[in-house]
Amino acid sequence: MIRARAAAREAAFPVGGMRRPGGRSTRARWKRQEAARARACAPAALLAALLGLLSACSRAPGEGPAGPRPNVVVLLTDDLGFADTGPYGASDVSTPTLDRLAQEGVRLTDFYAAAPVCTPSRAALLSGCYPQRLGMEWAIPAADRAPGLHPPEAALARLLKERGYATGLVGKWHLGYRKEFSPRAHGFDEFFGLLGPCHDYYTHRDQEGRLDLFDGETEVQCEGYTTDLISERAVRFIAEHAEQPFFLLVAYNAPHWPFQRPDLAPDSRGRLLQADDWPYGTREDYLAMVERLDRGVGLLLAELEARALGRDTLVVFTGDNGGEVPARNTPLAGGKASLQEGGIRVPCILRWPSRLPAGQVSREPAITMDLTATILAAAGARPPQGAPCDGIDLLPALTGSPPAEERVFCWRIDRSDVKERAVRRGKWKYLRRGGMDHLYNLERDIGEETDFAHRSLAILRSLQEALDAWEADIGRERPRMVVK
Ligand SMILES: [Ca+2]
Repeated sequence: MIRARAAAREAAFPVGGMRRPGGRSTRARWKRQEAARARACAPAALLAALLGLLSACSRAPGEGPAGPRPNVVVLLTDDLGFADTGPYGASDVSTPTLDRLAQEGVRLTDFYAAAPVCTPSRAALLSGCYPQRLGMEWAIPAADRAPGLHPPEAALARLLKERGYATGLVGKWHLGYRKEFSPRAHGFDEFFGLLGPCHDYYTHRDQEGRLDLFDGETEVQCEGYTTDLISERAVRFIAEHAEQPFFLLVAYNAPHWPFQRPDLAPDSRGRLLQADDWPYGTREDYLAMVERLDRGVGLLLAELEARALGRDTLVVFTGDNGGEVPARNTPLAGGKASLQEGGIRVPCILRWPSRLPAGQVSREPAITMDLTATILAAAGARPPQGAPCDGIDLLPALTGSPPAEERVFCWRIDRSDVKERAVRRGKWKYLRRGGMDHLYNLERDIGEETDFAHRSLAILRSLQEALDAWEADIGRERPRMVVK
């Protein structure tokens, strides 16, 4: 049945798709493209390193390398395919802004979301710890108004706020509807966007038919396409807070379904939204959504530059989980809601001209919680003593000092009908899926095709032990609420 479904996907999207369509030749081509992209960036990287050195030499003694409080803008996309932007090899979409962001920053090839779906991945970003510690292990359904993320001790926005930052969330929340779980309860001064998993991009109503668009805690009705509304509001936030350090989380709900492209005529906007059709759409419409997002990011970067803030602003572009049809995660296997690489490996670009080199590609493995730790470190903020922190500051690794110890990342899906566990350490990945053990060498086999589970038993057992130790560790926490 799975094979039949995959065959249908291949037929619908013959050039790529959720599954690796071209086997070894595709993988080899992807590797060649990666190498070419890295070569193309090398002169820019060298120039940036020299400029960085000169800049460091001209600073006053005792001053931090980028000043004490850089602005931080996190661009979080929703269900974006690994291979659906120019920097990650897409050839059927135009993303000039993201291309430029990669040319001016560091692009990570081995960056992971902490979970394969929205809620837990976002919980990890805002807390800096594995979502299992917080009980947010799966996506909160639109129909369930009860659960939500209790503000963790290390709430990212609140810690930055205490450092004097203006804090704003524009876009999707998906961490609970109730007031005690609201963005404001987590330290965001401002919120504009949707509380649930998704909504109609034109009417802003969710699948239950309820309006899901808020300004602060007030339900609002606005004319406009959601991606544009988010971009415009993000630009406004920057303009209004240009005189003080700010942290802005721009959580685009694009390109999550419903796959409604921008600029649809009023009479055709509801065409895709009959009954259970929300999750279905065409590649063409999906790409139009990605391109609109890229345009919005362009407006935002232009605002930073117009206010001379670009150099001292850390901009992070990433995704909350892998894409699902009609997205493409090539050359990764699987997609959203699975622990195959296509479900958890996501794009990630960091740009911070005064601190990070330009045009570099980093193969350093990293995970969502690292962004939390990186942002806090960049801002000079510290989580409270004893607060769990599962991430590390990436800045040393991205400027030439990789971690001394090999990093270990773990994932878990623990639903009544789906059980998956995975761990990555170095080049190896152990995956327990469908009741079977799998072992992959990701360095040689990014598409998870060649299973070493029965050939490298010592490695398999070692990774199983690491996973068991992780589960014992996260099991020590007692979340106040559990969504699985
Ligand atoms: Ca998502």
